[in-house]
Amino acid sequence: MLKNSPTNNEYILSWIGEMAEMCAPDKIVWIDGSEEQTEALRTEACASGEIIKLNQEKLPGCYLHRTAINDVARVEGRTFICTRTKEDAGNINNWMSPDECKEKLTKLYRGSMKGQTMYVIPYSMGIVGSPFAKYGIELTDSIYVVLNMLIMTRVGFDVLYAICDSPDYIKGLHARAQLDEENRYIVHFPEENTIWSVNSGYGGNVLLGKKCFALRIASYLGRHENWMAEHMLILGVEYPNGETKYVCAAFPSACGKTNLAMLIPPEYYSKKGYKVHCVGDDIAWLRVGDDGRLWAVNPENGFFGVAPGTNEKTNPNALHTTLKDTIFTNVVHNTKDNTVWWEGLDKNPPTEAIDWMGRPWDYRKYDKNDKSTCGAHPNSRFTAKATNCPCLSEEFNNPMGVPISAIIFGGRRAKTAPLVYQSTSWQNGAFVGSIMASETTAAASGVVGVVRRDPMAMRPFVGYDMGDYWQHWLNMGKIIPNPPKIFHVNWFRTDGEGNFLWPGFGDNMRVLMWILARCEEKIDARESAIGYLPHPEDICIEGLKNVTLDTVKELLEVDAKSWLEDVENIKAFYEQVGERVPNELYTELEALENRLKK
Ligand code: SAT
Ligand code: MN
Repeated sequence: MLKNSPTNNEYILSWIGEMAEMCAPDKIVWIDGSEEQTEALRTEACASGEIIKLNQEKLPGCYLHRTAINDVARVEGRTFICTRTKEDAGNINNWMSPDECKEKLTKLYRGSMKGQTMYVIPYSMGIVGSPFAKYGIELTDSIYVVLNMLIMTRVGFDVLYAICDSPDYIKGLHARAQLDEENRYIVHFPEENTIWSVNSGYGGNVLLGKKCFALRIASYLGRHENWMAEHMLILGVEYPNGETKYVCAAFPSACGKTNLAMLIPPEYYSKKGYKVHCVGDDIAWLRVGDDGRLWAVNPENGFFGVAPGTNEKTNPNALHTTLKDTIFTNVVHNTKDNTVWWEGLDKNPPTEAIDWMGRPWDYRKYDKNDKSTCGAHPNSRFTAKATNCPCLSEEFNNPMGVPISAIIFGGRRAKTAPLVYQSTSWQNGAFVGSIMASETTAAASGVVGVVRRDPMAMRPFVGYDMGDYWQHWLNMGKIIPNPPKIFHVNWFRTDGEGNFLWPGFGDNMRVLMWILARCEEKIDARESAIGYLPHPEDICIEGLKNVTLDTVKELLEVDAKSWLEDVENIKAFYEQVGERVPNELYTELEALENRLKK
C-alpha cells in the first residue's frame, strides 16, 4: 500500500506500515496540500454528508459539519500522559503506563479503518524550514480532520523534504472508530514523540497539531530544549509613531483569547493612530533571542475559535475572517439561505433552521438561561485561515517571531482578582501564573462555571509534572537577560448584582496601554499586597459610557479576606500538585499571605 510514497524516510514508512497493519484501511492517501486534492476531498465529504457545502455566494469556500452529540468538547478525563514513570506525568495529569496504554488502544484501533481510507497528513507547526518549526505526521480516517488540518497547520510534501531522513517528527494516529465515549482516549507518549487519539471526531481531541502536539508534546520538548510552549495569544500594539510592541496573554479556553488577539481599538485610540495586529490567538512558542529578549512565534496557521458570542461588535475581525474558506462545526444551519447562525451573532435568528444536533430548530423556544435550547452548541467553532484575518500582523510569517514586552495571565473571576496588576519580578510573575484560577467553560466536558485553579491556563495542556513545569518557568527566568514583565488581568469582575463592571472587548485596549506604559517605565504604580496596582486615574476611561473613576476603583479593589481564602485554596492545590512544587513558589505564597495579613 505504500508504493509511490513521496518520501524514502524509513522511520516514516515503517511507522505508517505498522499503523496501517493495525488499523487495516483499504487504502492510504498522502495529503499534498494542493487545492486540487483538497477540493476532491471536499466533494467526497459533501457526498457522504460529512460536511455540507454552504451558500457559496454569501460564504465562499465555507462548509458546515456536525459532530456526534456525545462528542463536542475536549475530554480531560480521558486525556493521558503516558510517561514511563507516573511521577513524570505528575498528579494533575491522568497517567497510564505506555505498555498498558498501547495494549488497550491497540484493541480499539485494530481493524477500525476497514473499508476506509487512511490519510497521511505531513504538517509543520511553524514555518517550514525555520529553525523554530517542528514537524508532524497525522494519520486519520476522517476527511473533516484533513480539511481542518489544512487550515490550522502548514501541510504539504515540503514538510517531508524538511524532515528528510530524520526520525525527528511527531507521530500522530487518529481513528474515529465507533465514536464510543466509554472508549475515547487522547493519549500522549512524550518520550516517544507519539500521540494516539481514538473514538472522537471533535477538534481539540483530533486535530493533533493543536493541543496535543503544540502544547502537551511541545511543552515537554521545550523543557528539555530551553524554550516554552504556552497557551497564549500574541498581539502587537502599533503606536502612532509606527513602533509596535508585542504581548502574549494566557487565558483558559473560551475566555476571550481570540477576541483580545483581534481587538479593535476604541475610537479614542484609533483616532490617534493606534492599531492592533494579531499574530496568534491560542498558542505561543517562546525562545530567548540573540538580543536577550523573549521571542514568540505562533506555530499555527489558522484559528479554531468559539462561534457563539462572535459578532460585528464583539469581534468584527473574527467574523470577517470566517466569511470565506471556513469550516463551521456545530452551529445552526439556516436552511432558508443555506448559511449559518449562532447565539449572539445578531438579533435575527433564522426562521427555518436545523440545530447543532441536526434537528429542526425553533428560535422562539430559545431561552437564554437554558443552554439545552441553544441552536448552536456553546462550544461550536469556526476553523478559519489566519491569512483571511483583516488585522493579521505582517510578522505572522516571520520565522523569527516577535519580541515580547509583556506576558499577561488572565482568568474568568467574578470576584477577588482585580482588573489588572503587575508582578514584582519574573519569579513573582511565575507565581502569579501558578495561582491562576478561572470559572470553567464549555470548551471541556464537565460542569460549567465553577472556579478551578488553572495555572498559566495550562492545566489541561502540560505534558509533564506541573511542579516541574513551574520549575522550568523559574529556570527560564534565569536565562532571559531582558525578560518581559508579567501581569494579571480579569475582565470578568461583577458587581453585587452579577453585572460585569468592565465593558471588555475593544476597551481592553485601555488596560493593555497601562501594561505597555509600565513595561516602558513611563508610569507609576501603587504597591499592594498582591503586586503593583494602577492608580485608578491611569486607566483611561475617556469615551466610556458606563464606567466612572469609582467603577475603576471598585475594579481595582483587593479584598484581603477573599484573597486569604484563595491562599488556602492555593495551598491545597500546591499540595495536590505535590512534591515537585519549587520552594521559590512556597516562599512567594508565604510572603503573599504575610502581606495580606498586615
Ligand atoms: O478544542 S480545542 O482544544 O481545540 C480549543 C480549546 O479548548 O481551547
Ligand atoms: Mn485554547
